[in-house]
Amino acid sequence: MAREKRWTQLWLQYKPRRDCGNAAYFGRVVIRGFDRDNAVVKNALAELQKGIGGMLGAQLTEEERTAALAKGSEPPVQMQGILLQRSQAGEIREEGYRIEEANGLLTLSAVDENGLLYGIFHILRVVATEGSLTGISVLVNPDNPLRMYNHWDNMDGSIERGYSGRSFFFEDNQITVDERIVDYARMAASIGINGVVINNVNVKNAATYLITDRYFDKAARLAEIFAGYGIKFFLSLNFAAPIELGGPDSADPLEPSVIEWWKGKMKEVFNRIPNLGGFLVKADSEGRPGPFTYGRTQADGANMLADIVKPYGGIIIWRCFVYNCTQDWRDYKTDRARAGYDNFIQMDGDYHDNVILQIKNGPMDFQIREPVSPLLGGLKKTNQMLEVQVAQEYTGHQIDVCYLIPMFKEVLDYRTYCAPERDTVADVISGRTMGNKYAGIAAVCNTGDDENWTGSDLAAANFYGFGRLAFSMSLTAKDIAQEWICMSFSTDRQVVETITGILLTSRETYEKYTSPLGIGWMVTPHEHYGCSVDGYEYSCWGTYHRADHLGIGVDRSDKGTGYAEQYYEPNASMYNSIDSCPEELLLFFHHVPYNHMLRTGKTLIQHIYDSHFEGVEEVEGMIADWNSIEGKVPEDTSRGVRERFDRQLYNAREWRDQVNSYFYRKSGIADEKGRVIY
Ligand code: GCW
Repeated sequence: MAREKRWTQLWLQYKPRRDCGNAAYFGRVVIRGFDRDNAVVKNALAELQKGIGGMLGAQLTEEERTAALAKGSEPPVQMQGILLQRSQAGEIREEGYRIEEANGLLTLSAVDENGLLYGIFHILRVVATEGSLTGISVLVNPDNPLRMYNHWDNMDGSIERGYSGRSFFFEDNQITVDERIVDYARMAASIGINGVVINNVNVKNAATYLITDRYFDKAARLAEIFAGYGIKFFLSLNFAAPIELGGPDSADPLEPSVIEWWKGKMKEVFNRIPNLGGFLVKADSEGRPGPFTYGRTQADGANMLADIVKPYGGIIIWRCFVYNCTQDWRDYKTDRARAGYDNFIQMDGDYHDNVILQIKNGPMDFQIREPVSPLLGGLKKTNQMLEVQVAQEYTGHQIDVCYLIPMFKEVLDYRTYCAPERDTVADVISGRTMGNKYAGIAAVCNTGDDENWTGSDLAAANFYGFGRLAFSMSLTAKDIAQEWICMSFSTDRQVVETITGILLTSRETYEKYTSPLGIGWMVTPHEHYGCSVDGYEYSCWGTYHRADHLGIGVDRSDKGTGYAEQYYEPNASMYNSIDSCPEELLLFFHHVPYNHMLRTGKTLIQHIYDSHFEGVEEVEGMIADWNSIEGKVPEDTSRGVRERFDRQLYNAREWRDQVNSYFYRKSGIADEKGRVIY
């Protein structure tokens, strides 16, 4: 059944661009060492033609082609055009590429088909941003072996924490395979994504059956489309599948009948879905089943599955989001922030080599600001991946603009002190620290079947940005934003500068009206949009701000929950003291009096008032900036973004008034500037 909704091409619109001398390279193409009939090569060439056709009106004509590996003995290619050649591994690594131009010949070299594909998207980015290919000389190797999107899509077509419409993978408990999936694969490949998990980590009901004959054919078709764009196909797995699929009445990972069941099942699954990369598992978390149910460890669970999928080249990505979600608010010792580390650090080194632990960037849950999880780098002998959230669950639901790439950069650049060198989170998760090959980064995706894919047009910057950052972690948030704006809207200087300015300040603006200083969770419970200062304060989720009439914040020092001690020195001591703790996280680590003097020369309570008034003013400023480029971006974009800005302004004002009134009433301390507080 054809989809009712249409969809846009986002940054792959390939609208006409100034030539900048680039059209000359796209008359003739020579292909050496690549099989013209390989799906990825075919798609790469089709993309090149689509791009240069749309942007430059150019038409490729194919000259000679040799499938033999370029041995360097071939006669030099003397022509004006583009040479696509396979080369020996060396400086160019797996999925990497080199692009050089000399004497009118543009040469793209790669050791595998993915590198060729990513190189062609690089060339198209240069054309789309109206750069020049003349004299180009770049060598780009992916920083991360695994660069993944996790989709929390449910089989009924809903999306958990989805704010962009319904799933384009599922509808009425069926898998959808059509042109939109192909466009999704193109978009993912264009930003270097090489792994996609299509279903929610909360695997329930029909999703448990994704590993059964009920879905194999369609799943294999999806996997094949992804394979044509260099993307491995993954599924989220229900740890209790044996029980729910009529196997043994147990999911105990050490129970022989359970192991036998999984062996039979995995043999069947990998046979029917050839491009299956493996499974993502959320176990013993928020009510999901897992090894703890049987008194087994997380490693017991992960290793049992890993050993079984290993013969098929499969991997098990095991999430570390395990905590006690039934806490009593009067319990000051249990600390949800401690849970991930406490539950996983002791098994460091016990996980088999095709297990990767997937760890959220912070110890809590994707708040607008958290400290970096001490588990990242805390584990020294275990494969680990970083999990971030591009879906704006706590950061504005893709109504409020919140460009998250600057936050991801902070996390990646964070020094863990886990080793004398190469100790940043980027080093650890890319495999540079331990030299492990199973490593990488995943994001919970923000897409859905909305025409613009991401709810707000500006949220596509996060969809785009995560992939580009996962491939090249040295890119700046500004580089990525400007690339995305040129490819999605226009290279007009005012447009680029205005939207870049909005994006780069948006995280701090959102933080100003929804935080302060490392406090999250003052959100409407379960929805997680809009303000409710005490919404979670007395619930079981361990997400407290502990505000009283004297102060606010959670004591996580060695005199409190001791969470600060989970870090290596000097981070542990830095966080442990109120004097050295970075102020942007002060209230995450300490309970601080309202009259505490911050390094800014303001008291804490005055900072709360000021930041919330500033947050609203900054949203007003964004709206004025956006209005200044009206007419320079497509009308529907202009209208859609403006409509969401109006909702964001309402939201920001609500947050300002609710938070300021709450703390004025709690503390009894007036705003020095005598502004309206209720
Ligand atoms: O952020 C929380 C969300 C849940 C999510 C869970 C997780 C998929 O509120 O919706 O469940 O984390 O990360 O597993």
